[in-house]
Amino acid sequence: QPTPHDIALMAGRAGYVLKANDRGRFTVASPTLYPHMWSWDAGFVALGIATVSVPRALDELRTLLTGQWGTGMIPHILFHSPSDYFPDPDRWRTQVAAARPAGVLTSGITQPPIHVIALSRILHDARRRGGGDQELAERFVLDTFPQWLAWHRYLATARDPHEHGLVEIHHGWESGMDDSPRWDAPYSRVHPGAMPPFTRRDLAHVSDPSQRPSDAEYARYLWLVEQKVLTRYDDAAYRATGDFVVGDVLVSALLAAASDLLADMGAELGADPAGIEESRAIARRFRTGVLRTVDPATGLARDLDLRTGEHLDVESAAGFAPLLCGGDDALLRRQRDLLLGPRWCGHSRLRWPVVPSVSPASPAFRERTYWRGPQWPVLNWLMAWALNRSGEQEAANALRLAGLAQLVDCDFAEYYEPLTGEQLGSRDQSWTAAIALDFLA
Ligand code: 2M8
Repeated sequence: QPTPHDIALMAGRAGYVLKANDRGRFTVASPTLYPHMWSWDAGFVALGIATVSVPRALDELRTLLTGQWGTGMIPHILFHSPSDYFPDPDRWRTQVAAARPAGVLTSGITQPPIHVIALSRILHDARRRGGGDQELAERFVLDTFPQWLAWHRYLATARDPHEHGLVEIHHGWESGMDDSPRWDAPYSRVHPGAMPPFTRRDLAHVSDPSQRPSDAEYARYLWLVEQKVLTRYDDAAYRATGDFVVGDVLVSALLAAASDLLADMGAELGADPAGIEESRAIARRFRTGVLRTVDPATGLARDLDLRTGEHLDVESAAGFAPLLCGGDDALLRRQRDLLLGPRWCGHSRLRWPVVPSVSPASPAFRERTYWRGPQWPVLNWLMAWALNRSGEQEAANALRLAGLAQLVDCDFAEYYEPLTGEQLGSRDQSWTAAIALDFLA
């Protein structure tokens, strides 16, 4: 358990990391590997900053919204000054898209809709402080309500045109879990065609390449970008021809949870009643969609490959999507026990009982490789948040304490080797520092 001294140091150092990564009105995801604003990183970053400064936290979300497309889509990257990050704006070529925003360079795909969950945490912090912070946060929620609703509506319509209750993703990057074994089967059907040559830049920033996706995986990632450009970022056109179209349970569960919260906040603050009702309907549809995918044998939710109609059976943390969106008491108890049990956080070989990205008991588990097994502090935070929300304070606190113990070295790594506790990927990763601040608040 961290001592009071550890905790004071950690809070100071986490605040320092966020300050160092602050570029004025937005925060880079990490100092060298990711020198731009990433969409779901920004959500976590904002809720961490809110523990120190509510106005600066709101600025983070305000900046993110400047990148919103005419369709309502919030893009996964807002590019800042030129850097050696690849793929860069020249590769994304979003100028072919009619819906791109004016004056901001962005990528052309999405990331998980964590933002309104972050906003509700910020509002909670602001209300605890009261006064000007509370006023500012409440005004922000009301003013931006239509923009968050437009973002959720985009996911619920353009990305679920047949109303299955699952958000369709067009790239593994849209899941936030780039190389997760969740996507191995759909990626096996992605066959890169003719495209401009490219040089990876990410490998220069990690100590060994096995921590990152392989070259063969990168070729597929870039090919899907090419397919998005060829279809001018038109979702229907991509759906008709693109290689990768998958219903993502984690994105869907986050959309349901975020839509519930948007409706709750909107109702408290007097937002447009039609918008509140629309938000509740989105929450219901996607909660039902997620629960429908649960495999009765394993108790885990499963993504759906919309090209083949097959469920994807992989023991990844995304299987706990129902914990995030709620909806069935018996299932939630079963998921809580599974998550804390020997196939997951209670696995005997884990250094810390923190949520791993893939079950260490799964044949797909790779302890050093990115989203194929390492522990990602933000994922642990999400599960703790979900448990707390469903009344499981004890379980939530167990994840919180283990998560803090893992971060006691104050490196705020991007991800951790689950068996040894070694820091992997980038250091001074903004979202890792941010969730430490929230856990400490
Ligand atoms: C990672 O993804 C980017 C592409 O978006 C990359 O590997 O270059 C993922 O971990 C993603 O979830 C995260 O948002 C991003 C920035 O931290 O890095």
